[in-house]
Amino acid sequence: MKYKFYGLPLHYGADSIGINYGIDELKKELQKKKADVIEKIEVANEQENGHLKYIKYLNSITKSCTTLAEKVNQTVKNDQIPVIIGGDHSIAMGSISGVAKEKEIGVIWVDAHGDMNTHETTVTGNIHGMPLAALQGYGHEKLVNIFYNGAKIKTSNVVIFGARNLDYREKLFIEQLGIKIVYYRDIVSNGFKQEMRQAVNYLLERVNKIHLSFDLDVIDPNFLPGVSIPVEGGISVAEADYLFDFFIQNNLLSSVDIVEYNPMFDSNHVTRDFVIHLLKKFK
Ligand SMILES: [Mn+2]
Repeated sequence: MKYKFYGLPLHYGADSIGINYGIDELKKELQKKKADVIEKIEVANEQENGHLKYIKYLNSITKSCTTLAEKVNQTVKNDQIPVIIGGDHSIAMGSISGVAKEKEIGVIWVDAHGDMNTHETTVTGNIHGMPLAALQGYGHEKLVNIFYNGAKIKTSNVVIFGARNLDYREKLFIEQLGIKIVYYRDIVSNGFKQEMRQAVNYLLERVNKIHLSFDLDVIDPNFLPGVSIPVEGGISVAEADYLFDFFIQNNLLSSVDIVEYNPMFDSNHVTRDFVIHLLKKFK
């Protein structure tokens, strides 16, 4: 098998119920089709410091991501491509750390949000708004030092793609660091394919392989409602489909996350079935 699938039903990073049922929901449906390929990783439930309102569930998230990083790292050493299904987006601190220990990678962060907050800028205290900052070495030291100490990815190797809902201070931080960002409005103005190819070319000038971190909320919730934080607007299902096909067919991937599937907000299983449709592309 070229690909190895992990499921980590972590919901602490979003601090919202529902995401924790996502992996079981996917596995149940895949089992019906005798196609269950997902290895489920149990979420850690650690003792937490309830006073840390600006960085909630820090210990459980750190522990869960470390377990994931160890598994992903072994997968990369076995020359397989890890595909990780969430869980909320904080799982990317585990998946990317596991890959980055072995090779320099680019990251395309496909998301309605920036996930570039730290415990010092966050409004909600939810860690799923912080993983992209932590992976570059910014934020709480426990998050920055998941799996091994320090930054996992270079800022110049990152593209945020499809953003349409950034916090004010988060936006300033992105600009200050000079992260390449393609806003949803750029996609509307210039076309999806052109913006995507430009983002890919930018990364391929710097690295050979790319980690695709795909937050389902980048897609318009009118098409795909089963996400934890729906934001108005967004790319179409067909565009997301094209993006996955492009990365797979051009052999660009080091690794993949698919995150924030929330069956409690789904409508007629459309989001579940789309995730399964995406998973089938990896063979
Ligand atoms: Mn996200």
